[in-house]
Amino acid sequence: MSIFRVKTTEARVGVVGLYSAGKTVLLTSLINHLQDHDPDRFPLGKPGTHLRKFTVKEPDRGWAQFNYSGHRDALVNYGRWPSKTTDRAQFVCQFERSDWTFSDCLLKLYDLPGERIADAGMLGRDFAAWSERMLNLFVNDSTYRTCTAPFLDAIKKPGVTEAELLSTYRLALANLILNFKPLISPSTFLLDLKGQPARPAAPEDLAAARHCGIDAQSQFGPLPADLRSGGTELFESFSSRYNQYVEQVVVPTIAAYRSCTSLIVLVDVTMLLAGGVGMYDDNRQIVRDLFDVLSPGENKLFGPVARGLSKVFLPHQWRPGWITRLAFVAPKLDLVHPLDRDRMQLLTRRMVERFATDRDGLQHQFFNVSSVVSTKALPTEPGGGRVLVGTPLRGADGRKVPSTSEQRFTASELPDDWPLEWPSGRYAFPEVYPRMPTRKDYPPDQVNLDKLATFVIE
Ligand SMILES: Nc1nc2c(ncn2[C@@H]2O[C@H](COP(=O)(O)OP(=O)(O)OP(=O)(O)O)[C@@H](O)[C@H]2O)c(=O)[nH]1
Ligand SMILES: [Mg+2]
Repeated sequence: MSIFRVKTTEARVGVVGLYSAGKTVLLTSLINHLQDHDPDRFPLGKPGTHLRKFTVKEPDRGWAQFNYSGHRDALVNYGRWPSKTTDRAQFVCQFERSDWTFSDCLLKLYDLPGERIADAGMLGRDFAAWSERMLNLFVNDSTYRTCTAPFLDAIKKPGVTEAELLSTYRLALANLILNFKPLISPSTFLLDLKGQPARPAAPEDLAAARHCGIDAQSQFGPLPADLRSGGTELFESFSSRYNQYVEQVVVPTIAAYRSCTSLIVLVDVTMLLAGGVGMYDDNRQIVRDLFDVLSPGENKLFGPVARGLSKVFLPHQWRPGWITRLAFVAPKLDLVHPLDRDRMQLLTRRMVERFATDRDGLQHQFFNVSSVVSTKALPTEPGGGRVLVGTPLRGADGRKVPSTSEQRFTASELPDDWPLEWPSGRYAFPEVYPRMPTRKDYPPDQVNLDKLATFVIE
């Protein structure tokens, strides 16, 4: 630290979003741009800002190290996207920036498997309240009703056994996955604690292969009021397994985000349009749940003035932390044609802005971002399709194909607003192989990641 840099400002930035939303790719690209900073390619903060003395630090106790070099290596040396995240991870680094005269920056970045955010609704709820909430959802929505029908029948059956309840609940979860519904809770059904994700299979096979709980012995599902009353054995055991699950899985993953200073919420508009209205509804519900449990906004005890003072006068590890900046990000901007890119941001705004404006003391902004630009656009003739050039990841049958040469392909035109109803498959935004410069110190081309970083690292 130079003699003028008398303090360290700690920025804790959490990234949340559904599975495959682009969290890990975004963090990998961001770290690469900070570490090998080039002010022309990644303008951060005030114009001309330079970064120096970038050092990687150990993660906090209890956190796994975010595998930055592994993810970057996959991109650069193997032409592959990073593998899916199986556990929460943290990346800590420290650097000086020329626009901060008296302080250097200690940056902590948080990543999690997207599946886990479906459990956010468990925080602050006991088993009875969680049960009520899930059952309300199942009964009041037609897709849920259809997918969960065997379970809804089972809970009405006199003398129903634990085994029957659990197998029908697992079948319900399997049906929801196959109907592109991401609100799968307990999320270990989709991604277990050993990091094994559910593999595509028929619903019955999926239900037989997976478990809903910490492990096969600790499964639970929601129970209706009559099965909960009178402290039945079933209620006691489901309730204690639920509590154990919340303590072991949900609190360490989700509650840790409460102490972030900024939160990046990824809303993958391309995935929601491709997945259908059910996926949109669930993602919106999940963001709402996250807001309820993370309570972003100014802390009631310390107003903005106290927060400002604490930043200057308290040692960084003493400073109270809470989320005061919220960035809504539509990722994978390069998968839509440039003509539609403003619409992408508008769609995000229409979907989630209310959650932020309803809160005091929260600054929020919208960004459409490409973390690793992997396509080029061709000009569109009037009335013509949205043609992009890139290396498609999948063939016409949906299976992954080896990386070949670049080709032209068509992406859907984005609507002006979310339709009232749309089936899965109406919109398509083909995934592509990443385009990464091979030179180790040359970070990928990005769009708006620099603006996002300027907003969240403050
Ligand atoms: N074209 C393009 N595709 C991207 C970009 N970012 C992410 N993707 C695609 O999205 C996929 C998922 O990205 P990840 O960063 O692994 O997603 P995640 O949110 O970490 O997902 P989980 O680990 O499952 O929670 C990648 O494999 C790419 O196919 C981008 O900037 N451009
Ligand atoms: Mg990930």
